[in-house]
Amino acid sequence: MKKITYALFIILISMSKISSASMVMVGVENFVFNPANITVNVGDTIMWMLSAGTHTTTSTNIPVGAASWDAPINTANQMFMYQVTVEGEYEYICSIHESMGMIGRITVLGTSGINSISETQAKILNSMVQDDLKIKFNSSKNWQIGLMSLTGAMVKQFSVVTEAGRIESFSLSDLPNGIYIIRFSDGQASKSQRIIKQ
Ligand SMILES: [Cu+2]
Repeated sequence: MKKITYALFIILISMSKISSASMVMVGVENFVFNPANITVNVGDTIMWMLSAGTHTTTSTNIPVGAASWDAPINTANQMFMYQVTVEGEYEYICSIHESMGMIGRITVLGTSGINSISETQAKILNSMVQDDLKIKFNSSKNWQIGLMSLTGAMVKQFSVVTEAGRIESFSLSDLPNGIYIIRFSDGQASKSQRIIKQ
């Protein structure tokens, strides 16, 4: 299991270098998906990982144009990845334990109409963070900044009013080491990026 965790870490690190899309993990447990409800962006990849038991992840209700899936999650097939390309609401089940309420839901947000925030507007100066995350802002705005774990759970939120050229520091010293996703939003546009707390 340790080897798998390490391999996963390497995959995540390499993904973070080639794209701004996120990977969101869903634990497959006896007899729930954890978390059961997630919200992701078009382009993100969902990874189901076996925690215990013998299960499946099987799509039931998905948007028009999206690819259906049906994959075993068990000792022989410990993970399954699915990249979302269509926005909308997705419902899936464990086909073995649906009657026990083993059901999951995915809300996929589209990127249409959302302007992306360029690096010149908000640039993370240290993506490997020890105590303080430093971000340089190049516009005067009211920013909402959220820090999420890889499961999509919000672990920290900051609100900051910036001036052009200012560098702001955000303390992450109380967080456990690991990979986080930081999401900037100015109310109209947003962008997500990975950081590593170490
Ligand atoms: Cu199951």
